[in-house]
Amino acid sequence: MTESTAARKPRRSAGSKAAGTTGTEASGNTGGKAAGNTGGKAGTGTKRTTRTTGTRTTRPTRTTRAAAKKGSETELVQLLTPEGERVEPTGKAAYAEYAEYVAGITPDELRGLYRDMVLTRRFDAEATALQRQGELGLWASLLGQEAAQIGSGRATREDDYVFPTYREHGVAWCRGVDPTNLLGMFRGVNHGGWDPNSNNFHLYTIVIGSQALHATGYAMGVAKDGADSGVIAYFGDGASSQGDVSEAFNFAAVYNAPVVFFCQNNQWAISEGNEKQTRVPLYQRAQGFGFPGVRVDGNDVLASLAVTRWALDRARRGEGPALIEAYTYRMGAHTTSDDPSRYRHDDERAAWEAKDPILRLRRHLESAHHADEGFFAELEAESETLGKRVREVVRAMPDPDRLALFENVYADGHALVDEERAQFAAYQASFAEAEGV
Ligand SMILES: Cc1ncc(C[n+]2csc(CCOP(=O)(O)OP(=O)(O)O)c2C)c(N)n1
Ligand SMILES: [Mg+2]
Repeated sequence: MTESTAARKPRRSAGSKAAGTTGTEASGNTGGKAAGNTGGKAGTGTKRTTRTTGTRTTRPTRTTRAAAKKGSETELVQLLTPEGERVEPTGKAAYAEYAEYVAGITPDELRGLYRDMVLTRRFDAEATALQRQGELGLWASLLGQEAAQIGSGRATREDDYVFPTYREHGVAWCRGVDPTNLLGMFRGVNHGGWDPNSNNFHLYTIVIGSQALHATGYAMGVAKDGADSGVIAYFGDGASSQGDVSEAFNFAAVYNAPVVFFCQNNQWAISEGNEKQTRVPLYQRAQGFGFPGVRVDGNDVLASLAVTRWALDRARRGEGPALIEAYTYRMGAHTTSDDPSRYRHDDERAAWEAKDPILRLRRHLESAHHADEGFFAELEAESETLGKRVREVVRAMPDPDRLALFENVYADGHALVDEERAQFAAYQASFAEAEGV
């Protein structure tokens, strides 16, 4: 993995970009397209569980049940089954359009996607362990969401701009951000940890849904510049309930902004399930705003790559925004401060384990004889090396100067902040005095 230090500005270009030529060069492992497969279907709609809040039941009405049922018949774009089989064309024109973007993918590129997912999962496991050892204050695991993130991340071009939430470690990897840089904020030693313009990867955003607006504004600017870069905003199913996200959808639609809204529907917003977020499948929201929405199997890296390439490509051509709902599952806790056993059943997780994104690509690589034991052993060794490096770098991160807390609040300083800094400095000094130092 490489990390570029050069700023990646939006690229001006007269014509549209040819399909399938996207993908960052970080490990140069994706790209290319040819005619080919179409997606299969799956019956995964919004949950319709009846839940009670206080004395008031939130039972869906007949109409909302009908809408949800319609959603449950929704086709999921899937190009690789959980058993690792490539999905053959079924005559669905729209699916063929997505599948085109990965039909020519080479064994080398498939191994690259696998490597990305394995190393990202290993990094994530290491971070979770570091939090348990007291080295990080908090960690938000991406476990289970590797395919959605690596597929979409590898669909982005170097000059595209990415606006993540706080869980997009796999996308950061694809953008060439050194994973150890993701950990400073979670250790509490800095406010971000990387220069967003070095990799066109914005800082992690904790204020739920706000980055959808930032991305839309940025995309409107890209269009005004006459550039053909794409912008992608990541957010979760819970964020879809935020006003910011609806506002972003509308601005993006009416200004025809080149932005892709990538919603990872991991079924949970901390302890709130999908049925508290929406009465229709999330991807259908796009229709009301006037742009296309697609539900993709978020545990299928190929489908995630294909659909994101498709969406970015049409954005580059000036066809405006698209919503991708990556249907996936948060296998772990919301963060290390959360205990999911308090609100969800183990059998739900077990059902999703069978659809594991890494396992399905491994099955495919093995059955198609695209990878041998040597490849998997080498990757295991590379994972170990990455884990060790992450541990060493995190433990060596210096504590910041406590007064640095007051920096960067205002661009040009502020009298009140100066006063607070002085008070805090005096408070700190009082400890030394008390100890007679
Ligand atoms: C505006 C705002 N409201 C509430 C929160 C607290 N909060 C942090 S994460 C979260 C749930 C987000 O769920 P989702 O969008 O599905 O993303 P996920 O964590 O599942 O990836 C909430 C409510 C916040 N950070 N910002
Ligand atoms: Mg969620």
